[in-house]
Amino acid sequence: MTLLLTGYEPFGDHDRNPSGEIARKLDGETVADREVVGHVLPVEFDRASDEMEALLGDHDPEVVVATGLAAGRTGVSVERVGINVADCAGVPDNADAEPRNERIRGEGDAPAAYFATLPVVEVVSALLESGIPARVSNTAGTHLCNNILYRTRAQLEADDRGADVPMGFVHLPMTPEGAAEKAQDGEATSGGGVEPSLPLELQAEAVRRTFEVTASDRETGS
Ligand code: PCA
Repeated sequence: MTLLLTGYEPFGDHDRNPSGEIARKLDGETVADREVVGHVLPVEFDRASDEMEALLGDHDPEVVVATGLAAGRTGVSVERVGINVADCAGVPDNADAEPRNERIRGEGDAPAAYFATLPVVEVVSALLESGIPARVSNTAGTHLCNNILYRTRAQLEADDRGADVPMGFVHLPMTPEGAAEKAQDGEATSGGGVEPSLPLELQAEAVRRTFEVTASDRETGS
């Protein structure tokens, strides 16, 4: 049985993306007695979900956790919902696509939103108990992170696996190194701000805990 973990490559004005680094780091690791398959997705509206679809077909995962960077957020945020909106909000993707106020799926009967099927409240409680700052988030934005949450949930529902394969999205903050690097381009030395951050290892631990809580919730629930 496998646990599928995706992160994203760097994008916009970020030279690093902790989510992709963690996907690479955890690839092949055993978590909750299962093997993690870690994969870095392109930050491209046209390609990310095709790669996800291929991963779902190749690995038939038991749990899917997608992750991405949310610079400026103060801790780990476990997303509750993905909405049927694609809007780059001024940050073109890595193929220079700039959707504005579009629907991800334009059909009249496409749902406005899909809930994540990870046990989001239990995951956040477990993270807090482990000393990791975390919260439930009620918006994953409208960029690639929301996109992969909406599309992957739609795909699992279309495959009739929606109820069997818990899937959700975890937004990660910057790393201290990333925040320091970014602050060098700003006004920190004149009293300006620096982005909030968490060490990569703590972020990786948050991802492991997310899988553990979800796998155990799944066993108890079935
Ligand atoms: N974060 C962006 C897209 C890729 C990533 O890592 C987002 O929050 O949508």
